[in-house]
Parts: sequence; C-alpha cells; structure tokens
Amino acid sequence: MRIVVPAGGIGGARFLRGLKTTLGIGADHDDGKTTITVIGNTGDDITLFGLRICPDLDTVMYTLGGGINESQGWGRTDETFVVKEELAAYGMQPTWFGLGDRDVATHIVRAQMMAAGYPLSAVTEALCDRWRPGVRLLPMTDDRVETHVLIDDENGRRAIHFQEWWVRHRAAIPAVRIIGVGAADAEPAPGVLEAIHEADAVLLPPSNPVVSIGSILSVPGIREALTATTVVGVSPIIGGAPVRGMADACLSAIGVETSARAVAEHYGPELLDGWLVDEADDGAHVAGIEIRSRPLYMKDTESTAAIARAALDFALELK
Ligand code: FO1
Repeated sequence: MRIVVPAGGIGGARFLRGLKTTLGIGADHDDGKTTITVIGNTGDDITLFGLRICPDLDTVMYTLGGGINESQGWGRTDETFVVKEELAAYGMQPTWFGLGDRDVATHIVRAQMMAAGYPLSAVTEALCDRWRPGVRLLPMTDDRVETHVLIDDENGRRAIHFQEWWVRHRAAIPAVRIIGVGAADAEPAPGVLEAIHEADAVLLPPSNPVVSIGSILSVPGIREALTATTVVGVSPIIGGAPVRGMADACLSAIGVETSARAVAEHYGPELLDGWLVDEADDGAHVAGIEIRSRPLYMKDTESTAAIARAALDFALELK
C-alpha cells in the first residue's frame, strides 16, 4: 500500500509517528508492503549565518528518527546552545532564533551539500540515511520558497520572514498578508507528483492549514495532482481553537474562521474527500466533503495511532 502525507512540522510529525505505529513500520521505509511518502513543507526555511535551516523537514526527520526534543516538538534532544551564545557575543543578529549546537551540524551538512550543487531533495535523502525515519521524506520543491509575513508596525508596512513573525513575535503582530515568496515559480521536487499519482491514500495531518499545508499546495501542480486522488484530512482545530501552535493567527490572516468546518471549506471539496473532526465539532457540514467525528487529541502514541488508523481506513473506504 502506498500512502502520501503532505506534512508541516510538529502536528504532522506526530501524526506520522502514529501512522507508522499503526502500520508496524520501523526504520525501514520500504518493507515491500506499505510505504509512506512525506511531502515536507519548506516554506518555513530560512538562511541564517550562512546555514540553510529547514524546520519542518528536520522536525519530521528528528521526530521519526528519534532525535527530537519531545516537549518542544522542534530541535534536538540533549541540546546545547554554545554556538548561539558565541554568535551573540560577536554581536551577530538575529539572537531570537534558538539554534542548537547539535542542530547546527545538520545545517552545516545541508549548506555544504547545497553549495556543492546538490538539490534539497538529495540533501534530505542523505540526512535521512543517518536518521532512518521510516518514511520517504521529500521536500515539496527543490526551489527556494519562503513564507514571509506582511505587517504594519511602528516602522510602517513591511514584510518579515515567517520565522521572525513566528519565533520573535509569536505571531502577535497581525499579519496583513502571508506570502509564499517564490512559490509561483517553484516546481514539485522529483518524485512528488509520481507519489501522489500512485497513492492508495493521501492523508492531510493536523498541520497548520496556511503556512504548512497551504504552502505545499501553493507549489504549482501539487494541488491539481491531489484533486485526482482520495484525500482525507484531520482537523487541526478542535472546538474553535488550534490544538497547538498559532494556526488561528494564520487563518485570520487569510480571512478564514478558526473552526474545523471553515478549514475543510477552505481546503475545498475538490481537494478533500473526507474530513475527521473532533467530537467537539460533531455536526460540522461542508457540501461535497464527508465529515466524521472522533476524538482527535494526539495525547500519546496509542491515541495518535488510533487517529492515523481512522484517517487511513476512512480514505481506503472512500477510494
Ligand atoms: N520555534 C520556536 O518557537 N523558537 C525557536 O527558537 C525555534 C528554533 C528552531 C530552530 C530550528 C528548527 O528546525 C526549528 C525551530 N523552531 C523554533 C520551530 C520553527 O519555528 C518552526 O518553523 C515552527 O515551529 C513552525 O513549524
């Protein structure tokens, strides 16, 4: 069976861990029976200090490879920040990004391979040789796409990188617009469209619908390919609030109500065949999308595996 999961960071990575658990997949992503191909969001990516940082790819890789800082959901476990402190001692900006020493090694490998001409997809494959996440992790594109946020503040209207808005400002400054710089000219990375075409099921995890799933869908060709497959999504919003993160700040930036129903409507019936909502949102209705409710809090491995199994069974039933 071939499953495709477009995924962002923390929510997507945890859902994938549950999907692997319910399918009995370990570190080997192709046991000949079931393969999971992850289309990772690269809109969060940022270049800092000459290093290319890919937060969502790294969160999936570390989470499924066993290196993630579990409580944070990003960065490495057993992390130290000596390089960050030394950079600050030199007066280097920015100081608001939590760059860990172990994480720096990942970014050095990536920067060195990209400087040698390797595309991001080849770099990701090489990094996964170490982490063995048990899935095929593909960036959504090998081209440079970066999410920037248009804001109004005392310095007037200007665009700042998504990471500055998200990490430095905690998305507290209203976003006038969220822009995927480079998305219109980007091409899906090698293997992305083929994986979608060959998929028995495509599952949208509870990632941020705007800056993670929305960013992936903004790469020309990906949304179109997905409309031709069976797609079941899991709502990231429960009872009118995001389970984690600040998806509400992103949704209001694009004029979408923070509700399970509104997110399904935003994705649209041409994309979504099925939509899982929490029991708190039972009764949500969107024409053209079959909506079912079940507990959606990914409290632990067991509950997350049950959610992933429910989404997969739902997709196979609708196929
Ligand atoms: N998120 C934070 O809230 N604070 C940080 O200092 C931070 C550093 C960081 C370093 C590497 C990395 O891969 C991710 C990091 N993140 C941090 C998460 C990052 O902002 C993600 O893009 C968001 O969590 C959205 O997925």
